Amino acid sequence: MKILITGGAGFIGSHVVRLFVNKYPNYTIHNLDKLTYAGNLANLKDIEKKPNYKFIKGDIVDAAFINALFEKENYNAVIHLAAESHVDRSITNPLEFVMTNVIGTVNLLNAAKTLYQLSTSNFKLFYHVSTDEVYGALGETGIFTEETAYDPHSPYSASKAGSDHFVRAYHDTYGLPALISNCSNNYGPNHFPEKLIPLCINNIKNNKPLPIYGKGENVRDWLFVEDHARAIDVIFHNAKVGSTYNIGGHNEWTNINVIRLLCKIMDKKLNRAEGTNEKLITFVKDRAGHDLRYAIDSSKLQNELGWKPSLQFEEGLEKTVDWYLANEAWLNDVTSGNYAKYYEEQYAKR
Ligand code: NAD
Ligand code: TDX
Repeated sequence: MKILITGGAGFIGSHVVRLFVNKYPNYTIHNLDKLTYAGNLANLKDIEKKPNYKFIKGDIVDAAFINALFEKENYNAVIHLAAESHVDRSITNPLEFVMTNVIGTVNLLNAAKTLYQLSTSNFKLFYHVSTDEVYGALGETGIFTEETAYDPHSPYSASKAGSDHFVRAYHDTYGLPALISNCSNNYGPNHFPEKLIPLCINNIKNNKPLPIYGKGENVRDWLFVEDHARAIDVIFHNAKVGSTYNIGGHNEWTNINVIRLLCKIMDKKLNRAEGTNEKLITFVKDRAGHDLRYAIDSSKLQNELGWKPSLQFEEGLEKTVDWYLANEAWLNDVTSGNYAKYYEEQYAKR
């Protein structure tokens, strides 16, 4: 089995690549990544020399490059994670999200379709990794199921919804074997420190303000990133082609309560008096179009395929804090110019 994983140098992608490379030594794993600001080869240092792993630098928006790659490598499957992923950036620059998330996905679908239609190919699956944000926002009650109608609000979620629709269209129109999973908010090691949890870990460490949008009452449903990677593994190997699965941990928290818990954990870890870090909380202007609440029903995945989350949030958050405190160099690099330099050196060697 030769699998192309896109976006494997990013947060979730790096955990998926690591899991597949280590768990399936007989598979060949190619990691295709453009290495935007969010892609970091340092996330994969522990597996980069494994014989069943190869990194390919490339842009999914470049159709000629993608077509040539598929023709040359004759992949058996794709797990597609490459995307622009930050909602705030999508509000500033929506077009970049259309380019990568919609056009990039359609380029991959076209290349996969061409391969699938060749008599010499053994193309089995296009697995598209998506988000719960495509379902829109919930009020105080309710939960997203696989049947919930799409109702995206941000340019990010609109672009992900568009990509999901194209994946289904290629399955229905051309018979491309494809499936989709929609996951809730992830947290854990290697999360880029522009997102709420790693941003606040970094700011607490440096005694900087913790910017909470609005009143901090928005609710997110948090899942530890390794549990998402395990779910992708289970779905990839067991789900029916054409199906959709929601992934989530039934773990809803208001943003303010997440940050209070984080402050408490980090008071202890940094030997600060209880209550010290909470004083850093600063309420700031709300995000435009800020979705109030996400909550995902993953019972289909749990009942049909036997997956369940492995960690309680408190435990996962403590593990995450420990990782960031132990990996100061990673954090310093991605918040400084060293990071760009590291890449130049890596490419020069390849
Ligand atoms: P990320 O921003 O950390 O990583 C994205 C990766 O894609 C980076 O390595 C980047 O270099 C690469 N990339 C971006 N544009 C590219 C392009 N044009 N060509 C090739 N590579 C490109 O994102 P993430 O948080 O790891 O999310 C991964 C996927 O999971 C995304 O599709 C996202 O929509 C989805 N998702 C994320 C979450 C979450 O909480 N982070 C939850 C559900 C679903
Ligand atoms: O500084 C901040 N202050 C704040 O209050 C930031 C960056 C965020 N927030 C709020 C906005 C959200 O309600 O915290 C919540 C989480 O924000 P993000 O970490 O930006 O994540 P979110 O917008 O929920 O989207 C994430 O989950 C779904 C990922 O970035 C997406 O890629 C994924 O699809």
